[in-house]
Amino acid sequence: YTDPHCMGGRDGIVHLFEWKWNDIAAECERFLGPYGYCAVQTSPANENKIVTDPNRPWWERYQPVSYKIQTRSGSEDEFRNMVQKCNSAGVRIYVDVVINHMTGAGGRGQGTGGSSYDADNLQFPGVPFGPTDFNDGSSCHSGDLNIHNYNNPEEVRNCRLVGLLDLQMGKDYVRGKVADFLNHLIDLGVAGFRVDAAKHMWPGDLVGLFNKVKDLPSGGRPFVYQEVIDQGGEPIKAEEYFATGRITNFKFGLQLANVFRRQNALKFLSNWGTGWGMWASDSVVNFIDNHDNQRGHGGGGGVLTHWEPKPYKMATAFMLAHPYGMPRVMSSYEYNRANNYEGPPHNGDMSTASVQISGMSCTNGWSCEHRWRQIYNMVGFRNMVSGTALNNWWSGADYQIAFSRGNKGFIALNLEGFDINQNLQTGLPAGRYCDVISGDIDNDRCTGKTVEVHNDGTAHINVCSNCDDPVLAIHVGAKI
Ligand code: ARE
Ligand code: CA
Repeated sequence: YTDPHCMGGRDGIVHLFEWKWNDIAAECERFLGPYGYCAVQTSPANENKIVTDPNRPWWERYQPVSYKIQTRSGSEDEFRNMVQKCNSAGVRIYVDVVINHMTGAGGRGQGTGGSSYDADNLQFPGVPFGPTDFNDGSSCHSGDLNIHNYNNPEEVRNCRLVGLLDLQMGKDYVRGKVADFLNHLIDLGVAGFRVDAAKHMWPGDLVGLFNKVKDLPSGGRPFVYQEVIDQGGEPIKAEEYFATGRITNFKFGLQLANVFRRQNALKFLSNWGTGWGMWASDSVVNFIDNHDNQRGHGGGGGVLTHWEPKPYKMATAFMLAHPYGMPRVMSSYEYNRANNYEGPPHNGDMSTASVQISGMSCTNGWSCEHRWRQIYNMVGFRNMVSGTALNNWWSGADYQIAFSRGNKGFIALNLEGFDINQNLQTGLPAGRYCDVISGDIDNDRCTGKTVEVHNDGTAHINVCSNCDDPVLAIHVGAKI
């Protein structure tokens, strides 16, 4: 479950949060394929509750009504077409699967696919699930059936996360229905799953579930990364989930936020990875922020986001340059930060607005961090240095570091109040390189700074201090 099935040396996920399937299909062809992203994490694909108070929040997609592929991101046909186009462009699709629960308790209505539900009586005929498929007072002992105490693993797994009706994943019938859904997604061509709220399911039940899930048509197990928020301090540990894949590493973004806000020295990153109490490299998916913690949900607060572009771009560049783990880039939309429920950019009828592109960037409310040069060029850097070790570590001051990736790439980062201005060993073959942070290669010319590497691998490195992008990155794929 830990193999992401990337094509040819690619290594990096982009979470196209709330994007429509047709927009993702187009993005795979026009951008993600050409710029070397391995995969897209999509929003949940199955039918969800239509929440009207507040009006159509982003979080309604975490309230399943059935496993029909019909949401504001699009229909099953559009989904199938997206997966096909992305696969042809060399980009994999991983789906965010919400399988711990159905909608919140209470209320009835129809979901985005027209299925009815009755959450007062635990009826979800679109699956179908009925009252006996949910955890109740015999398995959950919290009193009101909700989770209050994260120090009690039984409560965390058998009770309701924020009031969401908790499925009995120990039951063979429930596992069968969920497995049918995952198998259907595999038939549609997806290569993996982000398992929502995995912490709220028993690891053994997930083993039982995935035993019913088929191999990919191309061979091998689907890629699985499980959302387990483990920042230390709770009895449930991320490593309990390694039998069914990787876990989402929530320590990563918090630690890097401290560093890139100058609250912990950059030079301490010399043993970044397991040296910082994080899990093995092939057990993690790493990220600077996610759709929850960028807006204060899901253990949020404190992480860097696109709202703070300078440290955010630097932290992302570090994540992408460093060999540890599989990186995921967040791609957000703009919203009123006082109303952190706001759904994606929308039309008058609340249908999701299509992403519009102008030059290299997105407009009409889509932030598209994955299209920022400092980010997409570092995805290219990462692909180019794939398989190399970290070498030539240098730290000139608390907040100045540089390192190479074998003889393929070199990066320097500066958070001091004075420039990096000196000869450093880059590990690279002699030649003239384009700094991919300040520019692109365009018709064999570099639109940014260039660096001359001498025969002995050294180069004069200058990294500005009080500038927008105090980072320099060069690699063998951007030689001129
Ligand atoms: C919404 C409303 C609630 C309402 C509920 C039911 O906001 O007020 O009671 O509906 O009607 C998202 C939103 C929720 C939203 C939910 C359903 O964040 O606000 O509830 O969708 O619409 C824990 C879990 C972790 C989870 C976070 C949010 O462990 O799995 O909480 N993250 C995932 C997704 C979310 C999603 C869900 C799960 C639900 O990424 O987007 O919720 O599908 C400590 C603990 C953490 C805990 C954290 C926050 O840090 O260690 O484990 O995370 O606190 O409580
Ligand atoms: Ca549960």
